[in-house]
Amino acid sequence: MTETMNSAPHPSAAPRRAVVTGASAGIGRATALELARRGWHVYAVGRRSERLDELAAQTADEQAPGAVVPAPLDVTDAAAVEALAGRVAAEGGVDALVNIAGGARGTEHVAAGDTENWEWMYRANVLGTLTMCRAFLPMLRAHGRGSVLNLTSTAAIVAYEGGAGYNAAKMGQHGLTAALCLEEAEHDVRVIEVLPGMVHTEEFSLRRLGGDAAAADKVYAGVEKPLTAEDVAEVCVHALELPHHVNLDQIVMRPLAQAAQHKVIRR
Ligand code: 8X3
Repeated sequence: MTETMNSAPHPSAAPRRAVVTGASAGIGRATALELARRGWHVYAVGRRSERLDELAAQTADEQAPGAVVPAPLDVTDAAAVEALAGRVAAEGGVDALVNIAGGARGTEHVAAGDTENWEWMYRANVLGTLTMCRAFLPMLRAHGRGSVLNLTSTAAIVAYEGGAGYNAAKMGQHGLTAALCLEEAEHDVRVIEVLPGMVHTEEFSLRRLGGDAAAADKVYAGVEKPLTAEDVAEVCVHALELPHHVNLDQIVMRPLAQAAQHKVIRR
């Protein structure tokens, strides 16, 4: 731990501070925005800097009580992540690390599994989370009341045909999160896992289906109200704002219309 962190005032005496990954779009963006609206100082991590700038501008325009600071980088780039951690530590540390970055590529069955897609998903979901946790855990431990929130998926607990690569990646991230929870309890770092089911965001299915907009629309066809990025953001922020001794350690959330992975009500 750096001198700066040890000598800094307790971070929770000042505005609360978070690092949120995946903040260029979807659930990550909505979570960063909601935190800023509730007064948090947010380092918004994503690969697309213009989108992060736009998010920071929106937060400023809204005169949100908190702020968004763009931190453009790829969460699997260990050197860039370490550099950000050094900067954040020097600026006072953080109360929470919120790992939202990730996603799906492809829907092939195992028999036709695309190694490139599988590698991408493992890197983005599992290794990205590892890289961020490794860099930020020292300051979260020093904080004394830090939190890590990992966004996994219901795909981390239920497999489905065509989901294997994504199931494997999300189950991997889920396993990492469970071990982290055990390892960090004695360091007073709270570990929260949020596992959403069907969430209609602008990019999740589009990217998974290689940019095929018609196929992406079909995923949500007839579903009256899939979850939105804002629904998930609200749950993440709620879990983070609960008193530190209260740990919603695994939050499974689905739209009402998705009773189970295989049972979706379409009207
Ligand atoms: C996304 C949920 O149902 O597509 O994380 O696997 S699902």
